[in-house]
Amino acid sequence: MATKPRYIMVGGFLGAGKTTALLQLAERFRAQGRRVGLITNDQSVGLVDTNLLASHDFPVEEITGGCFCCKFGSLTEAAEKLTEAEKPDVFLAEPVGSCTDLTATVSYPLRRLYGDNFSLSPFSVLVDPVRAERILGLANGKSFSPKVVYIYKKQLEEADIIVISKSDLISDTEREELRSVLAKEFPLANIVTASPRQETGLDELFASLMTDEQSRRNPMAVDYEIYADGEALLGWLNATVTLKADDEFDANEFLKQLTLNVQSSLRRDGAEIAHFKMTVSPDDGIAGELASINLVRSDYIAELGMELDEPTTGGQLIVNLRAEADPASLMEAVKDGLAEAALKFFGLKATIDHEEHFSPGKPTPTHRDGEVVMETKGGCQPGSGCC
Ligand SMILES: Nc1nc2c(ncn2[C@@H]2O[C@H](COP(=O)(O)OP(=O)(O)OP(=O)(O)O)[C@@H](O)[C@H]2O)c(=O)[nH]1
Ligand SMILES: [Mg+2]
Repeated sequence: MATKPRYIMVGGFLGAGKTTALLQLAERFRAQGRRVGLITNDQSVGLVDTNLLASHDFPVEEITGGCFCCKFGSLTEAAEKLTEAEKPDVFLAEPVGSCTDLTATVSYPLRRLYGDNFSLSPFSVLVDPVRAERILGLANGKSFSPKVVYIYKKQLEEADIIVISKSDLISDTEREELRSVLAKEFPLANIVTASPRQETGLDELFASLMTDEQSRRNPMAVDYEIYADGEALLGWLNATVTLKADDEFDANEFLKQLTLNVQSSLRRDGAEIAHFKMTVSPDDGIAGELASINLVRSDYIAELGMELDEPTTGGQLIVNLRAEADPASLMEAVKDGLAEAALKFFGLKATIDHEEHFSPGKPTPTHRDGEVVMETKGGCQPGSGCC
């Protein structure tokens, strides 16, 4: 009998490193001769992640307009589309970084309704160690409001595996301290460390995702009012922008300048950036050529990921900005930042073709399974409505 395709969902807060890790995993599967299908997810259209993954020549389906939990039908349709086109052996899915309760609303319903079609891997949740240290009180620095932190911690509570990602950013001592606090606060999770960008520490995760089955435990209790309030505190902005210049310009430098402009304006407003990411696809480039940039905290340094080797005269800019801020202020910061950056690149015109800025609405999952398998910490609480 043919083995069922694996369904691997990698969660974690905004900017934790999910796409980077998924790309690494996808490359490993490809090297083993397995077919991979990727599924991205966002509250709106125009996704940097889809662009990045597709640029590495992987088939990608995107689900926009809400989390997997609220778009469960779209998730299964995306899997069907990928199956028709590519027959993947492995589905790699990245949920929106502000979503939680994904085991009860996505994994368990998938297993109940489509258990004959997929085998589900343990649910791994990535943490950016610097962000985690601040949220867990191990380091000073700006964090988020309590209701956003509620979502952050709920994401960890439901993890089968917590991956301390970007482990290159902290010392061994800090790593051990973080590991021990995570183990104490989230005792049901297996904790591993990895640095996906440096392609280290992924063996254990890779092996577990390929061989282990997702554990069956009671869904955690989630207060959907606090969850919704937490999401509503976040501002979201997705925009697609046409860049056109009379002369060639350096798109890598343009991205750096634009990020700096937006970052300084949001810092002035006291907004905490969760993830600000952008790509430029040049008009004159070959397929898959991109420049990309990421900024994962207001007080951090933006990092170019992919770079263009040659200057260009134009292209498409995709902007995805998520911060704890009023969405209108994000739009203002991006508009002003674009105008200011364009001035520094002689003859450059930036035209916004499409933009949406908003706060995510209250999550209303299509399904919520309350499997009572055994009593565990974080199990279904009376009155939580999950059972
Ligand atoms: N230093 C370091 N940076 C990393 C590592 N993995 C990812 N990053 C960086 O973290 C930033 C965010 O990475 P993404 O993979 O886009 O994060 P994400 O969780 O997919 O973000 P969202 O989809 O917006 O929630 C990028 O600048 C990555 O290069 C790592 O192992 N080490
Ligand atoms: Mg991502």
